[in-house]
Amino acid sequence: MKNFESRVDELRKKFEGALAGVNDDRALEDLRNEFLSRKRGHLTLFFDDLKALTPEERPVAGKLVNELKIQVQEALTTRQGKLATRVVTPDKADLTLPGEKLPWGAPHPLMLFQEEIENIFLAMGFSIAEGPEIETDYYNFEALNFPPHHPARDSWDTLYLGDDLLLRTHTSPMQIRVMEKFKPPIRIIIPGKVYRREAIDPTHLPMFCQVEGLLVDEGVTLAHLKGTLEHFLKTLLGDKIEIRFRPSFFPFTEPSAEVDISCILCRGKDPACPICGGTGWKELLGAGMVDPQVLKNVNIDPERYSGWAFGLGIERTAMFRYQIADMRIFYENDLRFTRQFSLK
Ligand code: 2NL
Repeated sequence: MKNFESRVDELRKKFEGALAGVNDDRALEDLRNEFLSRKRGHLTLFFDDLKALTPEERPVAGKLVNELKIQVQEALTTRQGKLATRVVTPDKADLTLPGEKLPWGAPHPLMLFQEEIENIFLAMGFSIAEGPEIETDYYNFEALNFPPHHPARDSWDTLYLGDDLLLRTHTSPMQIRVMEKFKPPIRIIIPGKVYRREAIDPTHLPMFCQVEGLLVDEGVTLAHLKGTLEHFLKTLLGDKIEIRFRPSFFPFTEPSAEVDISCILCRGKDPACPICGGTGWKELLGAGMVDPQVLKNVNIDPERYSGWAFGLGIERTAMFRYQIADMRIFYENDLRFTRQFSLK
């Protein structure tokens, strides 16, 4: 027992001597490990040695080791605090050097634009939902009235992940999920990334961002669609623009329309206009009345309810608004480009 006491004292002296020589965080950490490491720390080994003592000696010796352990822990903590508040003297550091500049992060221009779109629809009482980018064949195609192997699927070709899973080609699958879950009235917009089999060029990307809108209620007509889109596009792009609907086809809407907007650059006066090519119009989105079959697929009675939907590409619309000729610039992450949007 005497022997044990003197060993504890020796260890205390050893620790105090070592602590006096500690001048930086690394030396402090080494010392902490040397004494307190769970496997080989001096104090850990001492606790093991207690087993060799008699039952009477053990509690007394245990108390000694424990006291030393607490002393070591407290001394290490105090030392750590002192090291952290150490003042660097001018002869050790050049205090005239400028500080390190940390660049500010900022939202991506497409996200800012998406938020603008969202805010316009929120103000009209729409909600926002997001959904999975990996979808099943049913939600991406079948529920939307594309039968298996139907040629209409060709324009929405994508990457398949096995037989049934695919990268969604539009955010419509999420609209189906919303209609399955909620009863009309439904007013929702769904932004998100979508994927298609495309060769990359200035106006096509295999992944782009889309916003789709959906409204289902009793007595909903094409006039509501037109009024809503007109308000939306004028708020987003300016009061001066005009809008026209051209008949079109989508498997999931009937009737369907492509929505064009008057060219803000040349107003139809420049035959070589880079935006409209002299036609005076630019196609911006697709829309239509939800096909009754799609409503049936989600157990909404098409005799009682009707609805409209639209889809627009966020990059495409942002290109029009900011007169950007090449879509790829959104994804190059060149700060000279992206900074122009968030410094406002
Ligand atoms: C386009 C065209 C469109 C829709 C999307 C939709 C969704 C449901 C039912 C009916 Cl669940 N329609 N969405 C409707 C018309 C056009 O997008 O070219 N977008 C880039």
